[in-house]
Amino acid sequence: MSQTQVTVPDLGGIDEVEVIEISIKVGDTIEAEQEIIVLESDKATMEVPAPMAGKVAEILVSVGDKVSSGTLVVTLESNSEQASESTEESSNEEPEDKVASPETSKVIDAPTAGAKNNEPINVEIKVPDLGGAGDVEVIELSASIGDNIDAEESLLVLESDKATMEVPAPDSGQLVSFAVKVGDKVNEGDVIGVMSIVSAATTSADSASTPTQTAALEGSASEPNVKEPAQAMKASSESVAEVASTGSVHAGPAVRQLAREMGVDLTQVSGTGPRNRIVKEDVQGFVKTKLKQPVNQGAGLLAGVIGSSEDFSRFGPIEHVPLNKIKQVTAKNMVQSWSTIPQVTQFDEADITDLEGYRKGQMAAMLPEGVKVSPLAFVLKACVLALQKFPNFNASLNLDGTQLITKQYYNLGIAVETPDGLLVPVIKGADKKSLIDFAKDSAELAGKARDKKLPMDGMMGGTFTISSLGGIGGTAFTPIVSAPQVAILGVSKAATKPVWDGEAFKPRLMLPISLSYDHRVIDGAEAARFARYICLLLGDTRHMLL
Ligand code: CAO
Repeated sequence: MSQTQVTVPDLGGIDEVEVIEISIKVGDTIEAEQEIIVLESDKATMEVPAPMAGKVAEILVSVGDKVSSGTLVVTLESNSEQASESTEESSNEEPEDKVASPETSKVIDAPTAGAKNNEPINVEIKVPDLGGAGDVEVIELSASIGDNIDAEESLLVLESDKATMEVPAPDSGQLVSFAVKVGDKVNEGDVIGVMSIVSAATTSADSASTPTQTAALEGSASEPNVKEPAQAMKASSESVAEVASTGSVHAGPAVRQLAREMGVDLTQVSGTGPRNRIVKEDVQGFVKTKLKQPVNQGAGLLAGVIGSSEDFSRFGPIEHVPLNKIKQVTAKNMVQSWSTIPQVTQFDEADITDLEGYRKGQMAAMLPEGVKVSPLAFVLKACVLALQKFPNFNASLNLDGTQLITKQYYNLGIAVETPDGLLVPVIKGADKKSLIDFAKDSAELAGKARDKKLPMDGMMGGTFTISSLGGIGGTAFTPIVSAPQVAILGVSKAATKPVWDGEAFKPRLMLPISLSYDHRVIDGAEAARFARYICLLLGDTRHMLL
């Protein structure tokens, strides 16, 4: 067991920074690279990671303390022989993947055009020194073309795997154009856009001779005509993180990542950290508050449906399309069902080679004119027979979940795609219907649903639902149980497949079915038997006569 003392890494010229978060506590077992404390200067925030795995023996700083490079912050206990070595490495070496501070971008390479005193000149703004990071994503454009921008005001925000950094305007002026958009990947030196600037920096270019009206501004401390020296806040780990103060949002990369994962719009979150910085707890608190809000609060039909409050227009053009009532009700029902029913889907395949031969051949000849029988009619017939054999599937749970209410009537809902959304008309008294009845009824009800002519009770009282996507395609899907029913059968497109008959592979037409069921009511074995039974009936329609 050895002890390792972790110190504040090189702060790149900054004397003192404040400890704003302590992310660990004494006794914690932590991983190498895990964040231990967060430091903040006037301009940037950096997370200090553990140089090695170990157990936290002592924390030597408190939130609010001012620390400098080399200040002892934490003592770690470790079994590793390499403990002290890794600490030394961490404090002496600079990482390859460090990210430079926003200040770096303020360094100005004097323009080369023939600017005259007080005359605006167009200057190209370039991506500053990224401290070795490459292909950094533009996650936000913080200004609009035509905006008058003050020096230091954010133009855009970049984000690498580890850090978010704001690129500020190098000087006051007007934004003429952006050369990048959100989502683009950029590297040091890439042109971000053009600003029209009047300043000492631009006028100092009088003597320059390059015949262009566009000068270049970028970060490089070693270049001549530097307006301000770079103040790179370098740290000895690739986990150094910058905080971007984007408009009213002041949050570090870890917090931004958490917000993205939770679908939280940070502009809606109030920060409780120093200088209103948003910390992880603020994001978690925001989500908790949202979840506690009464489900019917201002949401009308969408009660319980939580969408996104994210401002997608930041990433590209968008349009707000109002959802009609059918879609709103469907959304509500889906959320209700999905969030309250523990549902599982059982997949199976029915060999409908013979059924299809029959359907396309003799049956067509026997049918009255105008009646078309699709495979769906056979599936409906098979379902009602299976429901009679397995009564638990034609049932509902009572309110407190203490009883199963089995129904002695059989009403089959059919999911129908309509221009307004999904409707589920119900074939009542399905146990008394023939195949031809099913063909007629399903065609008639689907037509009425699409023409908005279903009677008021046309979608009520279903005991089991069939959702057929077989006319469209696909190999399988997981339909959502339509509460208070306890099961739903999905039907996908039949396809000819090689099937082993014990001696050889034979081409057989296989119909995929997906049975989703409420696992509170139905066991997996029962579901597998139900699905198998449907396949048996469809595989040999003579079983339907028994
Ligand atoms: N495998 C292969 N072909 C199939 C098939 C299957 N499982 N099911 C139907 N077909 C064929 C039919 O035979 C028909 O072929 P022909 O044009 O050559 O006669 C063609 O596909 C179109 O069938 P259809 O879809 O018009 O008729 P249907 O009786 O099979 O289905 C209905 C009726 C109302 C279920 C269907 O039109 C529909 O709306 N399906 C969408 C349901 C839906 O959206 N479900 C999702 C709910 S969850 O979001």
